[in-house]
Amino acid sequence: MNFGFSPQQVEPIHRRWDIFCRVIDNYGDVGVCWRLACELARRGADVRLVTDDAHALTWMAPQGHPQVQVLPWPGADAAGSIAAPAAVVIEAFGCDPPAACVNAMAQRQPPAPVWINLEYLSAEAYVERSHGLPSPQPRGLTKWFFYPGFTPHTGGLLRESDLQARQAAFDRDRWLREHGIGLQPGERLASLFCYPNAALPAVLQRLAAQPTRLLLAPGAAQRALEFPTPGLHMQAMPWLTQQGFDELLWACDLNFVRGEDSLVRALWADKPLVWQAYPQQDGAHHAKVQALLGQLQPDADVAALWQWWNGMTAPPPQTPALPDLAKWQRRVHPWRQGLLQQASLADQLVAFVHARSRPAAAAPARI
Ligand code: TRH
Repeated sequence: MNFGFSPQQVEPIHRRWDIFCRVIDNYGDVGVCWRLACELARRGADVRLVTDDAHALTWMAPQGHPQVQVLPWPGADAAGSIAAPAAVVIEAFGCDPPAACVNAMAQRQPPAPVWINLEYLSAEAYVERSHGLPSPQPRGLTKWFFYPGFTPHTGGLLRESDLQARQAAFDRDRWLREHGIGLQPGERLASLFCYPNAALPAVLQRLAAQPTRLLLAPGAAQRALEFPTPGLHMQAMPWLTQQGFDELLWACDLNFVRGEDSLVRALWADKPLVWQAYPQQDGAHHAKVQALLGQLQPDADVAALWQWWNGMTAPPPQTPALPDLAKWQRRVHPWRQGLLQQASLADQLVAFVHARSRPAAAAPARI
């Protein structure tokens, strides 16, 4: 079967890319940067991923990648091992590359690197407004804002060009055997990757309304083990590689995920999903959840569950079970199919860089 996407190759003058990533918390920052680095390498780039915390890569990507070099964050006074900047510099999530690196970028002649600030994924309206805008910097440099997103006027979503082929070749029975998961007849399989969540015990009750085996990702999800729930068979999972985590999502009938990267992976998995946004003190994550619901347009019972799971509302009154999974799946599927038609984030990024390198590239432009 032809799944129809051939990655856009980088131009020879853009062979070298630097990605700067400071890890604030958790795993999404370096997880996104690693996926992006590999996708750029797939398009012919040599990538240096410069990060202040690479430890999660030991379980996410123990295999590494021959065209991706992981480097430590340089000291304050010198660019260190990254003295010569690449043709393209990605600053992930406004992390501020060290001043010495920015100075080296300003001195790189000709031309100065294309400098891009890759922002967090959101379905909020400001994303379309801000995507692709330039921000003039000292010393003649320009920083361009690149926003991932779910609509044509955004930078799109990270998606490997072989994703659908991998999914088509996935053998669920074999995966279950390899992970020691012996499903009983009629038992459904769900996964849980979440932040600490007061709604957890009540959601476990609802999951248990039908025989369910729940796979618990490391971290807060494994607190579920403190709430034994009849009808619910819980199994703690180790950290999986990113590809292994994808497979877990494909194997399940329902996925609870958290953070931006797992959201995208659960979307590609084409299964019913519940998303928990990274909780922020000021409640800013509520707008993110609401905007995403606006894109997905789920049935009211699914929307109510998402809102409750994100602390936006009280539990829906006396609903003993979860929404119907088959109906839920019929909402997710067309959304995913539509998103598959859009150019992937890496392809859009490569095209964006090409366009920014041409002489007439000074004006803000949509791609
Ligand atoms: O780890 P996260 O909670 O990261 C979050 C978000 O990125 C958020 O935006 C950010 O502000 C906050 O951290 C500080 O969730 P996320 O984004 O899903 O990242 C998890 C990564 O871990 C993702 O790349 C998938 C990967 N993963 C595995 O590779 N194996 C696993 O077993 C699991 C559970 C996850």
